[in-house]
Amino acid sequence: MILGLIGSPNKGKSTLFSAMTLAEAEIADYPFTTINPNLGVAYATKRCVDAELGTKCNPRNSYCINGIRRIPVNVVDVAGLVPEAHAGKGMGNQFLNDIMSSDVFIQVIDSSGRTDIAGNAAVASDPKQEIKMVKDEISEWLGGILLRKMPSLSKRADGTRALCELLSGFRFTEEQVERAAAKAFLGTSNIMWGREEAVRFSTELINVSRPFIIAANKDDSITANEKENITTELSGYKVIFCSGAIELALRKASKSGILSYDPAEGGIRISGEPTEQQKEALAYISRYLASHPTTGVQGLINEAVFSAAKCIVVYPVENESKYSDHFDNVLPDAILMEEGSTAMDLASRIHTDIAKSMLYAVDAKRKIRVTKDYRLKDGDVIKIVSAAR
Ligand SMILES: Nc1nc2c(ncn2[C@@H]2O[C@H](COP(=O)(O)OP(=O)(O)O)[C@@H](O)[C@H]2O)c(=O)[nH]1
Ligand SMILES: [Mg+2]
Repeated sequence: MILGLIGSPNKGKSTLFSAMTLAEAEIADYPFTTINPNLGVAYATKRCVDAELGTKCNPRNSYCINGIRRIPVNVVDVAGLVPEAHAGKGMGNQFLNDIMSSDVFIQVIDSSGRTDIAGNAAVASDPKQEIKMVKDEISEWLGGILLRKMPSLSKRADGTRALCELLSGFRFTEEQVERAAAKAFLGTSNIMWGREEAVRFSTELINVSRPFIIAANKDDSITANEKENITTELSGYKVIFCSGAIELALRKASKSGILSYDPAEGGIRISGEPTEQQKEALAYISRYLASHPTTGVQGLINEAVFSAAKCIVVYPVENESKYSDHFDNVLPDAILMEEGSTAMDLASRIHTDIAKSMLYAVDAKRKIRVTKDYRLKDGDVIKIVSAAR
């Protein structure tokens, strides 16, 4: 799972990226990784099922602190998009590839309206226009790729298949291609589209394949009134207000021991002896937190993973009585699966061999046998029984 932070320059994408990926003190010593400067690891959070099962977990692929499971997801900080980016303006269009590597798009906007569509200082920018610009640039770029592939596409009767193959790096499914074509009123056999059709199809394909939410950043610098206005103006979108800057300051302060802060739970406790400068920053943070329960950043991650990408958390185990793996680790792995996934899909995620010779599964909570096509539920603890070992 990769969350992509996209948007025009100076909205706070890099600040949010640093905030999301700066590991909290308790997990900082683990071999978590910043994969490269713009790809890092953040954590989606959900109450662990261990308490409900009357046991204590030993996580392997995730962490559990105060009963909250923290499940790693990747985040990519995509270079800022400006009008005409698809034609090579700004950073060139190589980074559009970064965008398509992500499963969920989080468009970061400046809720204070003080930076315009190109990232320059402004008085009151138009977030709607900015959202449209970003979507248009991505569609134009994808449409351009399709246009260059028309000669080979037109020779294929099975256009849906051909599209998936030609765009295989972008992980579109045939079902998504079909849906997008229908929405764009286009057929998919022996495709011979012009620019307008290719872009129209691309717009729909992006819409059906990439969930999209808005991070209304810089929430610390807007009034309640401004907030209400943005909410009304963007009523068609899922908007999460947040402050990347405050979250980053909190995580840094927590790391250096000035205070203790748990991103999953919010709330701060000042522990160290802050310098004068730090005191000033702490006063700003305290004022913000006095009127906002959290910085919104953890909520943003969870919204992207659990609502936008519709993921559920499933715990595979080998021992259905102890809820453990064969090293006796209790509830070792928390796996994010798309809603609607089956026990067989879970088996495939664990190992192709296990999936190939899967016999059935056991719902360890209810201690009953379920079939391969059993639809997983959030919080399920599942043993896959396979002839392979
Ligand atoms: N007040 C406030 N400023 C922020 C916040 N996030 C970022 N900024 C500021 O906005 C500017 C642009 O931030 P940056 O992360 O580089 O934006 P990017 O170009 O979208 O990656 C910098 O001056 C940041 O300090 C925030 O949550 N609140
Ligand atoms: Mg940046």
